[in-house]
Amino acid sequence: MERSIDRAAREMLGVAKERGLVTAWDRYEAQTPQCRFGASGLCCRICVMGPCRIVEGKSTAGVCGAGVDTIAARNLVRMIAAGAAAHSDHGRDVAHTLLSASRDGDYTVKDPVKLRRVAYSFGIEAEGKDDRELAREVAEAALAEFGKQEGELLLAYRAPEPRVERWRRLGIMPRGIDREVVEIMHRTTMGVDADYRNIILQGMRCALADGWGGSMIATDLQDVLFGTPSPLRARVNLGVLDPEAVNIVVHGHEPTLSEMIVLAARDPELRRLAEEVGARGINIAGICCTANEILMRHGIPVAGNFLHQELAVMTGVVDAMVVDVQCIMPALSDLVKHFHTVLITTSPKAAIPGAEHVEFSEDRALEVAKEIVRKGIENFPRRNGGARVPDEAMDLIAGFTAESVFYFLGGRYRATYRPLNDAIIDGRLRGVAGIVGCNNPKITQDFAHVEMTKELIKHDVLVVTTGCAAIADAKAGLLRPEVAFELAGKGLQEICEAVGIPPVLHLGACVDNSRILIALTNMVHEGGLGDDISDIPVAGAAPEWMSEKAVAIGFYFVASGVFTVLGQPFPVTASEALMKFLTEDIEELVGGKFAFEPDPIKAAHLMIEHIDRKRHALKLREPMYA
Ligand code: SF4
Ligand code: MSK
Repeated sequence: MERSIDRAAREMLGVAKERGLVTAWDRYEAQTPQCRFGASGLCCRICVMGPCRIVEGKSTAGVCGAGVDTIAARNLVRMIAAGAAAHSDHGRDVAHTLLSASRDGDYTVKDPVKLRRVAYSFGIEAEGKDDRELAREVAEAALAEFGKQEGELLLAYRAPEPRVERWRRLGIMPRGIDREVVEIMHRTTMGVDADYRNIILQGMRCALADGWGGSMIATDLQDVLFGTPSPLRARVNLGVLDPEAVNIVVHGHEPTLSEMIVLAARDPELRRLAEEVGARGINIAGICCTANEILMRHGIPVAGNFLHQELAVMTGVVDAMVVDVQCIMPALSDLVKHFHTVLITTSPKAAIPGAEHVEFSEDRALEVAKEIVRKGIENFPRRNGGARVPDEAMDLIAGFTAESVFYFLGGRYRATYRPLNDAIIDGRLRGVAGIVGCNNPKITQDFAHVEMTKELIKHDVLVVTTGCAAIADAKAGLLRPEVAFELAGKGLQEICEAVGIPPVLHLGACVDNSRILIALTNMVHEGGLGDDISDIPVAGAAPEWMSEKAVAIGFYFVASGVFTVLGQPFPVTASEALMKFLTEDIEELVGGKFAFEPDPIKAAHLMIEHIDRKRHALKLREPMYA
């Protein structure tokens, strides 16, 4: 199997081979064959009467009597709890940052209009209040959502009314975010919930607390603090690293520090220092979702997605790799020993042995950022030759949001989803698909993202994308408007030409999947496409997923009514009942369901068939250019 379709990655994998450096792909190979008990959900480690395994012909249950369905469901919802916890803890941190913006400090409110919109969602009266006062009230209201003991999540009321009613009927309307995570841990401890359907229902409630809670809070408050993105041009891939400049690569997920690093890199004193050490300026680039955050708001170049993190270090020109939380391979600390690169951890939640730790704190955010940039500059003269930067960098347009899609598809001066809905109704557009999620060394890097995207746009499906999927598409050149004329179907081409957008819209980081939920809700409210998210001709996919966060995301999309295709199944395949529940029966309950399909073209066609079924149910005309 090819390791990557990306030329830059292939070049750097050649360097790794020449130098005997080990990458995630090598470590994956060393892990094969992987444990089939773990891969199919047959293993339970929940208590120390175990670990238990269900072995054909030998045991049908663990020591306590838990069978395969119970064991698999418990394992799966614990993945949801972990994924939701990660997104939501991110959201909590942003709420704390907004609170600090209500006092003197380095953070301020950059989008007062959005602040007022979010205040409205929390039921806070904005009239007569200045930004600081309102920021404090909104931050406190947001923080209260995490630990609240009673009542429903306020942002979940943004969903269409029939959806909220359905969640209530099923008993899965999300409550306090922390409560839902804790309840999963309680229910799945030894000797509590043994009914796989009941367990999955709680999994959905927790996932909804992520999508319509923690992640949505993260997105909204980041927009308030750092500005709501608007479309901009940028560059992507390892070629954005500048061999002549100090290169500081930020990696992880949270923009609170990276925003300050962007600011610190503009500091005249630090720029002078960079010149003094012989560098042509300070170049900030990103990996993973920290990259997406500062790309969306500042057009900061992106060095790559998840599987690029080691490859970036191997260029030999990364003077500092600065990490915060999530998706950071501990392997980086061994790898940097072969180079001059300093690996800097910054979160008290994420220490890596061998890394230098510079703890980030909101109270001295800019000061910490400057200290980190200074370390990068001081490290520049320690480069030890052998730099190898692939000559690969692609143009892209990013910066779309539920609000700006709104403006663009509505025409610049008409804030409405009407033209988008009309394009779907008259069949020029077949529907909309969200492609999200990670890289995974089990799959040729970017192959599934890119092939799926091309197949969908060819069939007049507008694609919205986030996370590492968005970076994959960007590297392949799919986020350029001109690509519409090369690869999109005629209907989508006409739309892209009329409004000047690419056929693939970058909506941000993983937490910004909440933007997709809002965009779908706006489509429902605009009218003509049914009363609920499950009525509209849309589908979702995570073709190269690997993270527990992707499990939470998949479940909140399905629980919100979206048909969602994953490139590889959840590790529960041994439970036939659970697999049937997830891929069939669950649709009856929530209007969405999962499919698992590794072939991206087949997966795209599952999505297209679903979109066509929804069009048929709405009695829309045949797609114009089918
Ligand atoms: Fe085994 Fe039951 Fe304990 Fe799991 S909870 S390890 S199945 S005894
Ligand atoms: S960074 S969660 S590898 S998308 Fe959000 Fe990429 Fe997946 Fe991490």
